[in-house]
Amino acid sequence: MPLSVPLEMLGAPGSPYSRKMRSLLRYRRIPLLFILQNSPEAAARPAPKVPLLPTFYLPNEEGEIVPTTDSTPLIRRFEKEFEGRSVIPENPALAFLDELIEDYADEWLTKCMFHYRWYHEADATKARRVLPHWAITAVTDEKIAPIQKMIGDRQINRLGVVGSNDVTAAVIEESYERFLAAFDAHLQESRFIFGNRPAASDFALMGQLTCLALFDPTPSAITAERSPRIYAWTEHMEDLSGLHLGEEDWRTPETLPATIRGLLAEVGRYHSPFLIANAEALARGAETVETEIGGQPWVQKPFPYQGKCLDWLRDHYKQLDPNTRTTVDSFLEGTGCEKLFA
Ligand SMILES: N[C@@H](CCC(=O)N[C@@H](CS)C(=O)NCC(=O)O)C(=O)O
Repeated sequence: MPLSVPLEMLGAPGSPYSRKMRSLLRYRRIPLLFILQNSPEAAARPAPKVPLLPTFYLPNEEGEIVPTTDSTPLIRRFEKEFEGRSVIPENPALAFLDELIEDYADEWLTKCMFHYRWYHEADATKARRVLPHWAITAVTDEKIAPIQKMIGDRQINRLGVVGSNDVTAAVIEESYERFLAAFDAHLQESRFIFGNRPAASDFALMGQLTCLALFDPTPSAITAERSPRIYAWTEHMEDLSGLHLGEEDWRTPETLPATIRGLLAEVGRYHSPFLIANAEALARGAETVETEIGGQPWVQKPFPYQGKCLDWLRDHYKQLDPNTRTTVDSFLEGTGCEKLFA
């Protein structure tokens, strides 16, 4: 069933994946109804099986409206349904690198986001106080107070799910600081990751950065200090509806700045060893993932969804034609990412 516009999306301003999708749809000029979580409009819509933000309400083959989640496949579905202003690079090798960087943003940088927000007292206090107001409006201080406490306690309890604990805290923070340096170097050469137009991975990075760079006090101060460029880029990314596209806006493997390797090296240093150790732990049915990341110990519970992310990346790598694979390999070689596909 073809999709009709406006699309309807349930989200919240504090949800990085909601911000990713909202700014992507604005850039693509696909009309959107943004429905605030917990609002009366939200109550009138069917609830998804697994409640995740954002949730899109989309028709199935029979035309029934189905609550649908997971930004990555949704981006690909919208590519098929709506023409123009594509966010997938034309060159298939770059399209694969885009997918890899999108996965790093969605699945690794989100560890940084969740960690900074709930591990440090100043950040947790701000988030605890503001977060419920993102979704609950026209409410007194008295009514919101227990909800603030409940949400804060629940999220702090979930730190372990993303792998934030006393063993991993330093690795997570180091990875964010290194990401800032690598991405800042790239943005000195290129407006977006793959040239003068944004790709899916730009929106994925922007989504996490709406929290890390703009909201949570500890990483926001680090970002403004280390990379005012990334701070500003995150705000630009919010609304690219007016961006004019020219013929040569996508770079090619030959014209992509060398700084892309620095970014891929961050993926290879942190995300790639995690994905591999996580998949091994899941395969063995182990209780914990225990490995070394960035030369330091890493311990957390296995994360089944991220096991699937690795399967998808490996499937897509296998489907690359031989020439494309050679080009992809030439970018991954020596970054640590090549180990994902060895
Ligand atoms: N892979 C999903 C992740 C979505 C996700 O994890 N959303 C978070 C909020 S940003 C969520 O809804 N978590 C459940 C909760 O907070 O109850 C995507 O790309 O959309």
